[in-house]
Amino acid sequence: TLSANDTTVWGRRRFLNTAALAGLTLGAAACTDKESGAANAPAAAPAAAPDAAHASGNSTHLKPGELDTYYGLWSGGHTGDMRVLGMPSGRELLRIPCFVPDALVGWGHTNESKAVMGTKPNGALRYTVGDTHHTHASYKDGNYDGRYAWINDKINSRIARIRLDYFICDKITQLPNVQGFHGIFPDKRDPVDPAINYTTRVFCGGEFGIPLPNAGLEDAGKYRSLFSCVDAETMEVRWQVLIDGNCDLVATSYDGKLAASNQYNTEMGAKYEDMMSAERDACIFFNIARIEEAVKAGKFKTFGSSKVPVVDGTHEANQDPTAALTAYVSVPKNPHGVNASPDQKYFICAGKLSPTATVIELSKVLEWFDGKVEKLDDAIVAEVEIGLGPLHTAFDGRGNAYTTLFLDSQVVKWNVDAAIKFHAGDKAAKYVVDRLDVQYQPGHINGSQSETIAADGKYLAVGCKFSKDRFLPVGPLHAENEQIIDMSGEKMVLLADHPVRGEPHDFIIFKRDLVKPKQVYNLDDFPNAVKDPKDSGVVRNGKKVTVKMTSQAPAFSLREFKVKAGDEVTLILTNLDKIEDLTHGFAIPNHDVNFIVNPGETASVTFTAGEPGVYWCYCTHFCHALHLEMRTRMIVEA
Ligand code: CUK
Ligand code: CUA
Ligand code: CA
Repeated sequence: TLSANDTTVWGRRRFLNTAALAGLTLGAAACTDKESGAANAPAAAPAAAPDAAHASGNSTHLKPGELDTYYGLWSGGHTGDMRVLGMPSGRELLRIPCFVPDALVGWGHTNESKAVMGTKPNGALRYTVGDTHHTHASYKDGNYDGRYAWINDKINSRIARIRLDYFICDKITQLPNVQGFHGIFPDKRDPVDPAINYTTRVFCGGEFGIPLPNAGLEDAGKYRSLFSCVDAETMEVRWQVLIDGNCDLVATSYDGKLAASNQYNTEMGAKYEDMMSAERDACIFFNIARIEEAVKAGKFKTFGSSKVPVVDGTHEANQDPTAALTAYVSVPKNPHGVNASPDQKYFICAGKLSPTATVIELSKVLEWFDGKVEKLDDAIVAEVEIGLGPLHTAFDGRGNAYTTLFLDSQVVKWNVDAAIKFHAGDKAAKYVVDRLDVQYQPGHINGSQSETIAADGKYLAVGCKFSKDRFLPVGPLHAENEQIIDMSGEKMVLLADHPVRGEPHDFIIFKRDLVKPKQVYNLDDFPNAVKDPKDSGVVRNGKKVTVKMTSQAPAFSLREFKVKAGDEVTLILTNLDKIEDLTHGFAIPNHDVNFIVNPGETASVTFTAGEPGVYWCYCTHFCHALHLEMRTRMIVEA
């Protein structure tokens, strides 16, 4: 049932909620003949008041000058960026632009960032909108290694890589043959070579089926989805798998052998009522080593202009377990999140339209691939009721799972071993440990180090999709509510609310010493660097003009430079200041130019010189007592 909190909300929100619940009842009804979770449904605990001084001592409050102990990497949603938060404070430290232009750093304006984002033949950006959902980082030995993070853009099926030394996006790849690229997860080691104990692949789930090739085919019955593998280093698409149904979220096993994606549309329906017509959907498992053998053996085809090999992972082509590339484990109605437990044993599928969590034992899936298990669904070791609208699951490293219940507006803490016992027939096994009301309608959840073997069970963050009454009203668009919870005790304790700009979805939280950020660039990192102020100047080649300049507080190396109206001007600026935090900006009035150069960094912009006149180019980033005086003139001659 809905929590009491939901009865007081405004009409439209209540309507949304009721509509969602109406959709859910089908799924809930379908499950009533399964194990009754009644014994496992303690009444909701009263919402805990924020209490910085409760028993465990875990607190989100930091004194001025104190540093956070964790980094959080948050998906930025519509703004197409990755946000860096300090945890447990929840303070936002940085936004790393990826898919959408950003006025602070000049992302999408500098030539360097345009090259990463991708341009049309006329030089304009290919896309200026994004929709990021999932963010994950590279692994070594089952923990984060601080090399890379990745984030997806669902709209244009792009994956961006972030370098975690400089916290910048350095590559973006668009997946072929795919629409609605949603789930994403790096592998944790190689399935075959034990020396490769770190991430070399990133898996990407295609959510929306499309005709293949996508060339005007109307027949919705022929729409297909693909599962893609991207090389972590080159960022090229290595291979894809043609599947039945679709992919939602993605998980990978710690041994590198398996990746999986939940499927809510095994019906391959084009309308929502079709997508929820089956009682059970699936979690599709991919046998990585076999898929790569098949690619090597040339057992693939390609679609359209793409050269990416596509192997056949459909039911029909994978009847023999000992040769199968894929395995479809059944899970109830339209599951959403799939998460790997830190003990490396299980994938947990959240039921969404079913009030259940399904626990799949990975060793049994591997045994099925070896022909040692007759029924694949025997890999399901628990399927238990946990509450309404389960979406995503986090872990504490002590055997407990924490699943968001979208419709109940709760987080439910449940014990995985007890759930397995209950499922096996021990009806006295009490698997629900605690429930906590959250505000409101939670989506993603994650704990500190939760998706590693070093899950430490200290802090839990929950991305609530509706904030309703939790913040001052600011017109029709409400902030989302990211809540921070102390998960160190038996009972969860709500510590803090944080407003965030929509629609942030997924995030990870990890110990601060796992990354080694650099604050100053090496001049040699940039092939076009202007390393000496004496190299500054204007070089003309017909209508093309190159302006080379350096910045050193409080001056640019050129006090003025001359170009002609209509010239194609490329301005290269190197920041020769090498002191941490000494960033300069460069803006040109009426030319749509503004970008920054961090210490040691070089950036360039190309623009057309406008009407004749004087244009004061100025530093936009406060750098010095003479920051306002830090200017140069672009003189445009007729
Ligand atoms: S999806 Cu957002 S609440 Cu795109 Cu990860 Cu589940
Ligand atoms: Cu340079 Cu402000
Ligand atoms: Ca379905």
